[in-house]
Amino acid sequence: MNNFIHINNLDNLQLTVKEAIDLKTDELKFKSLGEGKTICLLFFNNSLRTRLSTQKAAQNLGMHTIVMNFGSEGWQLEFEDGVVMNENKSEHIKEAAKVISQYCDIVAIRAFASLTDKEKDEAEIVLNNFKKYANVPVLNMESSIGHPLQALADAITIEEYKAVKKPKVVLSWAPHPKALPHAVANSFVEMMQLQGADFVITHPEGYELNPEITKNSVIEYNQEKAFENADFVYVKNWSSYKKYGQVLKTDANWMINTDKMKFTNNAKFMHCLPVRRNVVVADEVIDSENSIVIQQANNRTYSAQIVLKKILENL
Ligand code: SN0
Repeated sequence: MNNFIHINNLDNLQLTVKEAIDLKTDELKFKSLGEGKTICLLFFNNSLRTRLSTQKAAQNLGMHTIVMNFGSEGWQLEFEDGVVMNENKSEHIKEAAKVISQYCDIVAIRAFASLTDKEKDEAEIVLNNFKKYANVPVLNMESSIGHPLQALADAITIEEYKAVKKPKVVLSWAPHPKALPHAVANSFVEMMQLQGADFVITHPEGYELNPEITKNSVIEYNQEKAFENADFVYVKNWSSYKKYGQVLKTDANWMINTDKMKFTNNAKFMHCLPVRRNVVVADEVIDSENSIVIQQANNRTYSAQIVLKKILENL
């Protein structure tokens, strides 16, 4: 593998999940693979799990890591061609990407959606320009429209906790005071489609994700009905896609509580974190035995590690 931009960059998701689970039994098994190699992690937005787990993953493979909070510490980058740079942008991506490439063997980027300009967000300007101008492989640590490292960690977690071959998995929208990106939900949907699983998406009307991503996945507007017989409930807020970036509803009825979980088949509760307690999910659910959010976050290391391993093997 060269770049990891999208979950489809893996040639076999199921096999990758198995390889990641194997890694967990001996996480230092490939510690000489990344010897003398460096990864640059560039953050245009906040991070906890992605930053620490990717660093841990790189370390388990013997790599060195350089981290930069680009959003607050870097020069403001210009991404457009032929611009007279006499305003607030100090450096062009053409130089920045080429310079950074000289300091590392892999460059990893986090750049959230603006949620104000759909067209620009969908063009994945930051990620795609790094891909275009960098001379090293590019790793997506959550871009405008996808978070494939999270989706891979989710696939690993479902594989570990499923009790039947084809569990029922529900992706449920939940309320949130802020406008949040679609990236996590998008990649989760794309990952579930690759699994051929029993999969249902539930959200209030008006919160449909990009239909080019949801394709023929089942959408059920009645949350309780969607939860019937669910083995996994994956919860995430996102802002409206149609009315791009808007918060249309903060209805507490969509929050996940014990009463809702009663409709399920004693389902496991999943969330990518960070999560707003008692807005998205009630304490009683996230603190229950059915909550696997901590184990899910642990799998971020092995998701990143298996991806980095594949990129290193191809350098
Ligand atoms: C991000 C998102 O894409 O929804 C990152 C998730 C991995 N989440 C947030 O920005 C939550 C921020 C908040 O204030 O709750």
